[in-house]
Amino acid sequence: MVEAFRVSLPLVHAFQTSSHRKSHLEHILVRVQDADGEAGWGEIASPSDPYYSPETVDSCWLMLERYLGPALLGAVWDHPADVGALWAKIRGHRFAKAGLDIACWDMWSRSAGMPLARALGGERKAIAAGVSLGIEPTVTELLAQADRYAAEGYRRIKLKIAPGWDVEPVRAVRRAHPDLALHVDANGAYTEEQREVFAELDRLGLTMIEQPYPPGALSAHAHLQSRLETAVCLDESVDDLDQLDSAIELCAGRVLNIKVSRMGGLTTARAAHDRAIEGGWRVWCGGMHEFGVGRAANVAIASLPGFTLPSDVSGSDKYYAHDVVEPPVRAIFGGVPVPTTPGLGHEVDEPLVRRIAAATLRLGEAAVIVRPGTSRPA
Ligand code: OSB
Ligand code: MG
Repeated sequence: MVEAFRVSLPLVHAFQTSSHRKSHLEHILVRVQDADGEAGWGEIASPSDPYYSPETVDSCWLMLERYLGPALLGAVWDHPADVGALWAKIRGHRFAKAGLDIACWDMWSRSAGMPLARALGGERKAIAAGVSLGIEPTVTELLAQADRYAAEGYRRIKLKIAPGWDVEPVRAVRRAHPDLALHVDANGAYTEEQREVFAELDRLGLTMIEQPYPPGALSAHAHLQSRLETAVCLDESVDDLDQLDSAIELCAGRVLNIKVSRMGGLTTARAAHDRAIEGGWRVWCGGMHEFGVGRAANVAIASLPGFTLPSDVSGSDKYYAHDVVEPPVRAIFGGVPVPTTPGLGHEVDEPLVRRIAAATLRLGEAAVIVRPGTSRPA
């Protein structure tokens, strides 16, 4: 059985994206259940708009209902690493695939009585937590955010930058926190004509400059890396292992942000970790503002030995007052403990999820599809 729930949670601090200010995020929670009644949960953390990824909540929902859910139903597999083969012919749609992949890994590791982190080969007892700070209305407000998270013990702070919000706010945070591990993320917002900005940022002692140019611009990233001391980190440029191979080959950076969502699930994320390290790159675990389910999957993958730079995995409370899992993910003095109980190590509040879901999809046994605006079954 495959079930999915569209769930929206209020954000404790609204943030600015390229299109608008967001006060809620809607993600899809996925539940799979095998013939013995063992269940597992996953999360599709796609953005609601198509600016970060071509996938949106709506497109993921459609893919789940029409292709990915049906491909998984009734399929026979021994290990979650084999699940990807079920949809190998379906191109793209990695966020949607990641939700099902996580659910299958959770279900499998629960039935094996093993923590997900260990099932993946993770070794750490705690992962290093960092925060990602968005574009604020003023530098003063950004400084207040930076002070707050530095005081909470987070191991590094990443600042989102965009043309018009770059050298000045970054310099201000650097002045206030001379020894803090700091990096910037441009989400591909710059062109090569604007490279002077990176020459200035290069003097601020940053750990890395994340995704300065658009996703396809691998040679531009390589050219920039050759002129900078600071490491270039790729995020949006690397959706699969072939793109990673090309990036390594071209020297398009020295660091990879591995996101379980962007890479289509834990199996590919783990392979990207292995291959990046082999190619001499450093890696860290990025995030997509996940609710507790996806956040717990991030903690599990970040426990692998090659994740040596601090992650974007903060406590749930940075974004949500009330998470969908119990206990919520917590950062303690900049570390998130890796659970030692089976599966994700956090229990989904299933009654809550069923109650607040704006739409529910159920495939298998009796397939019932309830769309937004229609009444839900009791
Ligand atoms: O570029 O890393 C990014 C969120 C949405 C889209 C892109 C990115 C992000 C983040 C979120 O930085 C970090 C987090 O989950 O805390
Ligand atoms: Mg990024």
